[in-house]
Amino acid sequence: FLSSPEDLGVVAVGFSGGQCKPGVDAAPSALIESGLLTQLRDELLYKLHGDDTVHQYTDLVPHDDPPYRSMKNPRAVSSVTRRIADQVYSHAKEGRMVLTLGGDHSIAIGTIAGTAKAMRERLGGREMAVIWVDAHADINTPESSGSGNIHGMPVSFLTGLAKEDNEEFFGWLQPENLISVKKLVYIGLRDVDIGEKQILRQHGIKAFSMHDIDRHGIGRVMEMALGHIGADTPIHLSFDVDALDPMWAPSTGTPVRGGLTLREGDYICECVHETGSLVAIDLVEVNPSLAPATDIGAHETVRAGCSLIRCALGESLL
Ligand code: B3U
Ligand code: MN
Ligand code: MN
Repeated sequence: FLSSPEDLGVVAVGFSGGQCKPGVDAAPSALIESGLLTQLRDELLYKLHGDDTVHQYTDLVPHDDPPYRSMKNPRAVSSVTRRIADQVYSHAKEGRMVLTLGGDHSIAIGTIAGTAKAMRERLGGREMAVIWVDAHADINTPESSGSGNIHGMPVSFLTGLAKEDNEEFFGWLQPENLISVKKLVYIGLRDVDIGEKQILRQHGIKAFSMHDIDRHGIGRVMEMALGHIGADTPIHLSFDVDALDPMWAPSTGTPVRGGLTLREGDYICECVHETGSLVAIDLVEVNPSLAPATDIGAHETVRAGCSLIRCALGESLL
């Protein structure tokens, strides 16, 4: 389904409204300044389309944005993700691989809405799969969320578990923008809310926690994850950098100890690349302004993020 896999659509999203800590909006510039796009062009030989500067979407962020169904910044997140969905859709529809640099994880409402629709159109209604690599499940509904932060809710909107008719608050999401809970696989979970655990159990959602990775090893876990998805299914990889252990990625809004090593993260990306079915990748939640102790943390986190992306795009092939 990748008619031109060497073509890469880049969407650079400087948006932080899905959570409360400033700074995650600076991540795309930091990733680009560290040479990521140049490497993808010159070393991995991708033809790049789209952004080399970062969208701030300031025109879409209202001055007054009071909570709705206890969601914080609901109008801003809804209108920004709606715009992102259009951008990602237009790349994916052209047969381009899509790379989105976040931004907090709320932006995946846009990226996945965009690829899900494009893949349905290109493959005669066939459904796309999502691999969500994260310390968190991000599957709270507005009602189950304790924080009201929308970056903890994208999966509930994308699977239709959270419903809303009002266009101003994600009501723009149509059935063709959604994914099935059966085609969703989590890897790296270790900080899941009680309400989220209930949702995962109730819908039989495939999830590989850090416990599963310790038990089986990352090699077996990837076999099982990709086996669950099945061959010839387009895959959207949504990678939250907080899946990595804070040792490798300290500069992120909600670090949780006991995470993936950098090699385990890279290995996940390499395995997804090897399937030949990757259609889009998001890298989110890098926050260069959160650098514990020394500012080496920010540099290391950006470096880890670049490594994950290069692995997903084929750097490790010999
Ligand atoms: N589950 C919590 C915490 C959280 C989710 N995602 C992140 N943190 N990064 C929530 O707010 O929904
Ligand atoms: Mn996340
Ligand atoms: Mn997370």
